[in-house]
Amino acid sequence: MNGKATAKRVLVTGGAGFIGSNFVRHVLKTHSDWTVTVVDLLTYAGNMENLRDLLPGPRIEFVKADIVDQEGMTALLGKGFDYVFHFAAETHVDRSIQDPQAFIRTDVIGTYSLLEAVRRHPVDRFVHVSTDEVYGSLSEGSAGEDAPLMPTSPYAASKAGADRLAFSYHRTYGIPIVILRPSNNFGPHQHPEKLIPLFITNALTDRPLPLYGDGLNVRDWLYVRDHCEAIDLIAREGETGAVYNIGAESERTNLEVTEAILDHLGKPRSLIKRVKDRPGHDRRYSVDWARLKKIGWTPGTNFRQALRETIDWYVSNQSWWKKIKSGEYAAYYEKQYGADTHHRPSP
Ligand code: NAD
Ligand code: TDX
Repeated sequence: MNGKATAKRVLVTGGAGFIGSNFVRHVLKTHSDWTVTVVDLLTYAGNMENLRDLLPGPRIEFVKADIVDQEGMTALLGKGFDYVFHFAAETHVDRSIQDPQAFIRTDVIGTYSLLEAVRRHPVDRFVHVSTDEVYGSLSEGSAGEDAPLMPTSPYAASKAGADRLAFSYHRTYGIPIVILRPSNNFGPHQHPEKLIPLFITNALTDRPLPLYGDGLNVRDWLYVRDHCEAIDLIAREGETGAVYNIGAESERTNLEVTEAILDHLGKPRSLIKRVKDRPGHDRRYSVDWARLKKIGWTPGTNFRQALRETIDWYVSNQSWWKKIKSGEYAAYYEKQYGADTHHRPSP
């Protein structure tokens, strides 16, 4: 920060989800003159508990709305924002295999509706959060930002569509976009449908850990707090119209991650249960993030330390995930906000 007036009005879509809520916390802590509006539909993945320590607050407001609702988004953007951080999406690959439609609706049409709203009410920056999955599976090497997009799951294909749509709005209408393609995140507040929190919470309750296939698929594990610093930096220093890969140089097989969780918790390897593979399961993701390094970011936390912090968070916040796993939050939100917007987590 350079001492000049830096106050920003910031809109965060999907701010009640995992990365979004960590990012809102990061912004309020790091930028004392920024104000944040969170817009979130509170689907099964959104959780007001993720913002409980921040709301109500003088620099944050929460709006429950659907990003697909173009009129609603246009009215919201009409309030005037400097930056938009677009996290809202359907995010779980297994769910996209069960029901692709929700992914096309939210990830593609939701992004379209926000981009249209921004055309009417310009902002200084539209930070579009894409994913490393758009490159598809790589047997060797790492994908640079210009590598071909070869998404393989309905989730990744929807994200690739949204990613290129955002880019087209930059080229065609001059919307000041930056596109981020981060690798697999982990950390506090991640929904226990995803590998690391699912395995931590199952191990804590002595339930089996369902490892897909041979367990040798590789992901590059990025700690969410390091990711939030990268997003913040790219928003302020990134080149308009550019894509930024975000990786962690922390590639591990799922089996290695599983064993690290069990060892940390002092639980037996016999909890590992080999199960049928995910259809079309991508073997390995890997991104080259030299472009981001050049503007001054490297991850601050190593995998072991970050995994320890994450496990400690799940140990200390058992009511958070037990309510999700039992469907209690879904019932609460249905009562508060109506039944139509909520799915119950699958058992
Ligand atoms: P998440 O599933 O935890 O949260 C998504 C949030 O979006 C939820 O709060 C949900 O209620 C909200 N949402 C869903 N549909 C909506 C709609 N129609 N209108 C308004 N809000 C809606 O997701 P996450 O893991 O925090 O991921 C955030 C973003 O980062 C996504 O765009 C995802 O594709 C991307 N990403 C995630 C990872 C990862 O490992 N988690 C890695 C790379 C990229
Ligand atoms: O029960 C499981 N068993 C298992 O072996 C689950 C849920 C996952 N896995 C495997 C599949 C993957 O190889 O673990 C790996 C990680 O799985 P997920 O946590 O479902 O993540 P992934 O499919 O890699 O996608 C994630 O990273 C990229 C996020 O969910 C996406 O939103 C993000 O874009």
